[in-house]
Amino acid sequence: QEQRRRLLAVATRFPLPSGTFSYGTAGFRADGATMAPAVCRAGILAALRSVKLAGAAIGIVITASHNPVGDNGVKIADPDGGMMAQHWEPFADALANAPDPDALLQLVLQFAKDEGIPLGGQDTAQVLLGRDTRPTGAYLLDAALQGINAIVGANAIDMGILTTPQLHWMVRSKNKGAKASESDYFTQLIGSFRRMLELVPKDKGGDEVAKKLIVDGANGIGGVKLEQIKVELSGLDIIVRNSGKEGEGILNHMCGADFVQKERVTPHGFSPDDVSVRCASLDGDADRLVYFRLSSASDSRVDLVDGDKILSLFALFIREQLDIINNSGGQTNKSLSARLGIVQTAYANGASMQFLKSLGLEVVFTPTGVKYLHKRALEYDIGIYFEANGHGTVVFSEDFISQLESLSNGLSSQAATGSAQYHAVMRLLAASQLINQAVGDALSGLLLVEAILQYKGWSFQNWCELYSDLPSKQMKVKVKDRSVIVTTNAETKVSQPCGLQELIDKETANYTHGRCFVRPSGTEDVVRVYAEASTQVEADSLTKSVAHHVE
Ligand code: NG1
Ligand code: ZN
Repeated sequence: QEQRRRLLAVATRFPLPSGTFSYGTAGFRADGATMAPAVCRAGILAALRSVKLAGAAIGIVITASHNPVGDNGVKIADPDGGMMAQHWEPFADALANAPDPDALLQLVLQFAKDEGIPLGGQDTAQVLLGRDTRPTGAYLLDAALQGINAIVGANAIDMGILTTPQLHWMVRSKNKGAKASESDYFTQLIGSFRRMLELVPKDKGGDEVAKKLIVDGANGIGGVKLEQIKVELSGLDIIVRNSGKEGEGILNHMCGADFVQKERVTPHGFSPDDVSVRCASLDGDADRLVYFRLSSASDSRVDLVDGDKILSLFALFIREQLDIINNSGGQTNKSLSARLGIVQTAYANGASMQFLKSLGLEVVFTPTGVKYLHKRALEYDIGIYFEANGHGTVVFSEDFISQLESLSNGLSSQAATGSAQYHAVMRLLAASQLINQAVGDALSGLLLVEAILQYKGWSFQNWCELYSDLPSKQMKVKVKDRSVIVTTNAETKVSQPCGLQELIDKETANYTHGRCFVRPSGTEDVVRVYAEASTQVEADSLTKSVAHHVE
């Protein structure tokens, strides 16, 4: 009775606006001012999910990532810190679009019955909440709290203004029974970064690797957090631009990882004086990271290091440590059996795939969206995944980590802590602590990049030259109904409407090294067209001609 009363009351407080919500690649997103009903219902859903999972902590993040400051959104994190299990998405959609309080109540009761979710108990659910710096954030956080509190026995814990990956990390840590506060997060990042630097060979690092790094914070939360910890990152001299401070600019406007990756020009706040300095760019909620360098002092074009090249750096480093451990013929003849897998999407530059395969690595593809990549990466002992736009991370299996731990114990009991093998084991252990295994995290990714560059004694230029990107182009096409386009084969082929794929094939055949695909966006009301070819002019023209067929 109490449960029914609360659900009816909250649904009455948040009547549905016009339009439908769909739980896309990144949860619900829309104009922030219209989001409260959907966010409230996401609160109900998160609480139900926690009850279903015997009270395990669930996360809610209120953010619209790289999208304009007026937008906002909500997404739910599962107990492992990853995205909410996909089989609950249809319920999320139904709940968000339930037309009136009665319909909402019936939907919840029916779903609870079908899923065997016991309603009405005490202390049955806990939900951690975080939000980014958007002006609608506080208002939407309140809507989420009201949704959570509409489920009897649910406890909501507001973790404050955070990067998206911080909240995912907290959920994961909490459910592992580990410390899960923001200061615990920073302690882990700073500590493991320091250990990585201590393990840099003496002949590397030093002067060749410039310590100076300029970071574009997208005027979002990532810059704020980086300012907070940068003094503790000895070995790095970090300057934050677009830090989100009063007067520095608007969130994601002419800055941030999405802008730099798509436009290939310097973000707002950079000048010709920055030429040749290593720069990084985060997105508005700091789950994406790209690197860049001003190409010349005379214009604003940049040399870009995107997610694919970050992935390649991580893959090289990890492979190297595995090789040292297994081939050093050193103190122990114990070797590690580790399946290393690389996961990319169709947006990965073709040159990166070629490069990774030339290293003999296993490369697989999934549809766009972190939830697909992450899940696939978990199938390996070490899974590395990245989207070209800079979202990605590395995941290690528990079995592999315990193999490393026992190897390190064995080596130290043989007084072999000076061996190359021991150092490689310790580097992998430190990397597994440094990288956020819940989700892509620009801050932890940035520190791992910096540690690896020092380890290799590499400049930005060395990194850039791993391979040269094929010229590529992305375009958005506005259409009446983007859902008429259906894709298959990790989104590389169109299966509907009939005949479109033939047209794309025909256009593509006109170009050397041509590759092109189209797919409906999961976060915006557009169809995206992507093409690669051997010159920029050709890539542009292939994109344009295919976009024409989509319109
Ligand atoms: P959509 O809108 O489905 O293309 C975009 C990005 C994804 C992912 C999500 C979530 C591209 C081409 N797509 O998805 O990679 O990051 O947003 O933020 O960059
Ligand atoms: Zn983001």
